[in-house]
Amino acid sequence: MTKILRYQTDRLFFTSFINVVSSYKEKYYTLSLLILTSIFGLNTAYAIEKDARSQYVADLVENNRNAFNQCLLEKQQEAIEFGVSSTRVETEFAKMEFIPRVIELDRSQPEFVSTFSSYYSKRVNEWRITKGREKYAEHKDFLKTLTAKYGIPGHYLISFWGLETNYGGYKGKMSTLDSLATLACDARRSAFFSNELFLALKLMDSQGLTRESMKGSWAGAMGHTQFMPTTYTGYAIDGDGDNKIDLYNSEKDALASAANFLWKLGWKAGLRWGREVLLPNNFDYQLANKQVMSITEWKTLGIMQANGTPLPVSDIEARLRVPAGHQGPAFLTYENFRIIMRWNNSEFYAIAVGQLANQIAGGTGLVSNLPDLPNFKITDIAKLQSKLNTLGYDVGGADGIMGPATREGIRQFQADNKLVADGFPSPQTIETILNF
Ligand SMILES: [Ca+2]
Repeated sequence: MTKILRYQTDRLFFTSFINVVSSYKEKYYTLSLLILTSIFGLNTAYAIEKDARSQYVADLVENNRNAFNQCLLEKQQEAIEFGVSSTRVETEFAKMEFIPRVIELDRSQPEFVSTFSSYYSKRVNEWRITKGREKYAEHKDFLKTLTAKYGIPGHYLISFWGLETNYGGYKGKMSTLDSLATLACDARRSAFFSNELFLALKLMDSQGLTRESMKGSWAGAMGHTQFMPTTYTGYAIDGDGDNKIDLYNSEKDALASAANFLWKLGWKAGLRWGREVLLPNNFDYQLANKQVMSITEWKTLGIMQANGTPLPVSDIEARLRVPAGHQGPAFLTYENFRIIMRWNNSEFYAIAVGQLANQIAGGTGLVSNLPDLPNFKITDIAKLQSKLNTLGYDVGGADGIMGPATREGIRQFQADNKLVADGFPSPQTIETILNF
């Protein structure tokens, strides 16, 4: 979780599978998976594990449901101590309902993890670009005042809005209060969600929000920009001048709040997010992801702008990213990229924000093709990890998560075997390693 306390509902990469577990009981399942793997092999172990997991979630839902009323009594007391008004506590806690689906979604484990190609093409599409340009034109004057005050260009604000909720077209349908109460009464992250619940209740008092209007994601993200109650409380501001902050119904409030939030996160005015670039032949991909150098230094390595013109001479620090491996696009990213990742801690998300913003402002799309590679199957990544460990590349546990250690292991294997060392598990790479 990022320190801005925005709970990510978009768990598509890196964060799937086992790192969402924390309780002792769930750690037991991770351990049992390792033991089962050693006895039955990976595929059978995963099948056994999957059944055990479904039963575990079903049991958990029942236990939480049975304990819900008692838990609400305790949360009610805590809410009073937190400073929520007693009238609010009395009226709202009487209406709280347990939502089984919230627990199921919280514990869901995808079988596949998106590649950059599928993530990107679903998000930065013609519809979002066209609609974004319309919204940009519609709010043009207002956006100018926000840029003057906070330093964030309007096309970025529109881009965040488009990626979060399709410009307000889909803000989520789950009751925020019931979702948060369900999660507050679940052991996994009870303290975090209790705090969010109490802040949501306080927002009802301070901003006149109602239970009926407070609908959003299953994890409690609210309104046009999907702010959690903590972010809403700490960063949301009134944009349309009615002295209330309404991220559900006021587009201006939402845009102003996004600008204020990014400014407070440290957005550098006048600096872009990064840019697509072209790499020379035989480029050393071991520099990707890790190395931070000035644009001038990258330029001396032969990197060009995506349109084939030279990079500017500049001491701006940049990092090179190749999210789809050497067959896909390459990007140099600057300091504001890190700020975007503090809104949502995902490299794919940050690239999508930047590229969509470019195109909303009239720029062109990606120059490089997106390689048509299948999504990663978690079991395949786990097999790959086992094999790399056997071959002496220490990538840690075979947990199916494509983390930095796994990337580094793949990169080392590729370098040792005269392959392009991009650390990317393309189908060919997976096959080569498994058959090695
Ligand atoms: Ca307002």
